[in-house]
Amino acid sequence: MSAPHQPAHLDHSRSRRLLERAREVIPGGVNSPVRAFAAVRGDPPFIARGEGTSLIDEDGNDYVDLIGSWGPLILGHAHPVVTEAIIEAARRGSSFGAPTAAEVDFAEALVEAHPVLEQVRLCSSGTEATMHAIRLARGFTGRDVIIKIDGCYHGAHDALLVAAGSGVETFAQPGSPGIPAATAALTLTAPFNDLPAIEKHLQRQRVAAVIVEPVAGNMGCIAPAPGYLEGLRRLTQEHGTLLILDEVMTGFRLARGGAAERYGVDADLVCLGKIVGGGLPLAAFGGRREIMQRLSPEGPVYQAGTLSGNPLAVAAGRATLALLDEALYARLDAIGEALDAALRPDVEGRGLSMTRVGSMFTIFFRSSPPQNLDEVRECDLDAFARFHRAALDAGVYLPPAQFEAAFLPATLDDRALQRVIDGIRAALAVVDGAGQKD
Ligand code: KE4
Repeated sequence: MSAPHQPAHLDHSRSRRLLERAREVIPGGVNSPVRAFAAVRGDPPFIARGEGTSLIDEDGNDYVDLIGSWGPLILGHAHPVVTEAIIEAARRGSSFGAPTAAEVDFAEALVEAHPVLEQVRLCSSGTEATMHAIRLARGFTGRDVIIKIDGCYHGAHDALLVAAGSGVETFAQPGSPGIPAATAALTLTAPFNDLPAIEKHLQRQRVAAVIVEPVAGNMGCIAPAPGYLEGLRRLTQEHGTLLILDEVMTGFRLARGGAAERYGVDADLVCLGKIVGGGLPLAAFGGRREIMQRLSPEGPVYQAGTLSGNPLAVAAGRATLALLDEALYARLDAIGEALDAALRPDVEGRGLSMTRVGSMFTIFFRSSPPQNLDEVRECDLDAFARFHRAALDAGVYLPPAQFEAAFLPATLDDRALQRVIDGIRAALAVVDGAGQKD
């Protein structure tokens, strides 16, 4: 094997100066913790602009972007059709706080696309979507207890910031200070892919809802075991418990109808976000009409938002969804398969493992693909950090934590895909020998 390719360290001097300024006025210098690159012990590049599948930072370094703003940018950065739609909408005003025809068109498109949706309510973030879905489930069932899955992340609100994944797991802070014990006591947890653990909870108390990422993306990408999602549907129905699919990440990523379509699974409520906003702040929750009718102003369960259904975000979402056709998903899957075929032999040959569902993937620094959070925790996080930095130096912008999934954009051309393959191979060579821990 040739000497490992040692990517040159890139110049990050402008980003470093910006980070020093940022830290004076913003905690950690970032507006969302995972952006701090703490888990990979590096300083984050400050991004100047995005162009298609590239990010260019303040020092002029360019990267192939496999984060895509943590999922939304399935079409890449500054897609001309999406950008034009936003500009057109902005010329008519940025916010009215009143119903608009565009929201009706958009809601109809969401209901038509996702098999769980009969009615939908728009909001501004995935956190809001899951927070409101939980309140609605509690209001509809009259029950207080909920079940979430260890390692699944549903946003930064009290009810679900318990044994969460993503940044909470990355920072090894199960839950968070500031969440009252009384609140956390109403949230039960169970390992992913463990139906007996769910059944035991359901047999012991009346549960309002089980919420799950149908394909986990916040402890790295982990697929549901065969029968897992169907088992959740069966068990929740048997116990009068609602099943909530958190498709903020998987919605319109894995198929137009999300994981529900890809796995043919039914649920009572679904949460959407990221892609549906086309890069602008927009999310949604919805499901069976009889449940959604409990929402204010029709029913007693209150939910609201000044910028819910914002015209600019709706314009970006509509323009994006209009481009998500069969051909795009076929291209997305083909890109995933090409990446898989090129990298899996290298990854497994070095005693590591790789998971992929469509255009979501993770390289795990352990020898076998994890099935749940405890197994992800066995990864060699130090080696992952060195791998991440080497990939960045090679021009591949991967999520800065083992507990995250990478996202392939549908607009990734062959040249950029080859750059990703070469960059990841070079980074793997730098950390050769890792992953032997388990
Ligand atoms: P937001 O509130 O960040 O829009 O969505 C919360 C959320 C809900 N559900 C799922 C399945 C999610 O993945 C997320 C947010 N994902 C993280 C990335 N793992 C967002 C990145 C960040 O926190 O900055």
